Amino acid sequence: MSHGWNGPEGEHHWSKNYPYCGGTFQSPIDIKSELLRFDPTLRPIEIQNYNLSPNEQLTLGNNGHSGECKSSVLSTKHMHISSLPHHYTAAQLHFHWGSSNRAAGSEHTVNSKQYAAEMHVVHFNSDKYPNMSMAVDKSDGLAVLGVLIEVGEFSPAFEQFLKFINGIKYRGKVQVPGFNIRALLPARLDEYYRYDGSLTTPPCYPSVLWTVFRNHVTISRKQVLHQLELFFLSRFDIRINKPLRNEC
Ligand code: SG4
Ligand code: ZN
Repeated sequence: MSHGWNGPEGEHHWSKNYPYCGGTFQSPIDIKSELLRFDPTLRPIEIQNYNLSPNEQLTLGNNGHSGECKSSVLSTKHMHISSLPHHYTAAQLHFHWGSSNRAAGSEHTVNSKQYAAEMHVVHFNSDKYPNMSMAVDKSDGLAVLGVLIEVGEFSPAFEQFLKFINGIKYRGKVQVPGFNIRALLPARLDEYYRYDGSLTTPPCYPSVLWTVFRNHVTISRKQVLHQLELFFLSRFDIRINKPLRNEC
């Protein structure tokens, strides 16, 4: 199976090697409705330039958790979110899927309910930092949009990249033409859970302003099965990487 963080090196052992893991800000969390409170100062999430043109290639890769190069840097003109304390520019998006022996794969849970999968669109604070790697460990460095994914109706939006994943059955990369990333988000961007948290994986920096949309999206059972058949590894990334700067 995959390397590093799973198996004997799994989650419960992260804090040995990564001091931030397991801290007060550790994400993900179980979102408990009785602990929620309404914050009238929060605004709907506003997204800009999420509609990528087909010639903006996305690199779809299966990282199997191994230490690949991190990608970052979209010019600030590009895909970003506003209506937060700063402007945040998208660096990459990735998914957390279940594996064949654990069908549900979402990281956040709502009243202990785990969803089939979860998508994260990772943005860095481009008002203050030039790129992802400068922002990743800063307390105001990142903003991640989280989308809970349930099995239900077929999603044409997800099919835009699912149809390419045969190319990354094991490990490696495939180019996917840009498409409208907005279509991967739920219709309502004004209902969400907000909290201060961390990266969900090592090094677990407490740098993430989390937005988990209240409404989930659906993909069909076949679309999920497609995943499970193809992947024994449970995560892969779409790197939104135009232009890509390797930081190895
Ligand atoms: C996944 O392992 C991604 O592949 C990582 O992306 C990501 O790290 C990590 O999750 C933590 O991000 O939104 N789940 S999360 O908190 O975005 C970063 C890469 O390694 C730093 C590019
Ligand atoms: Zn994630």
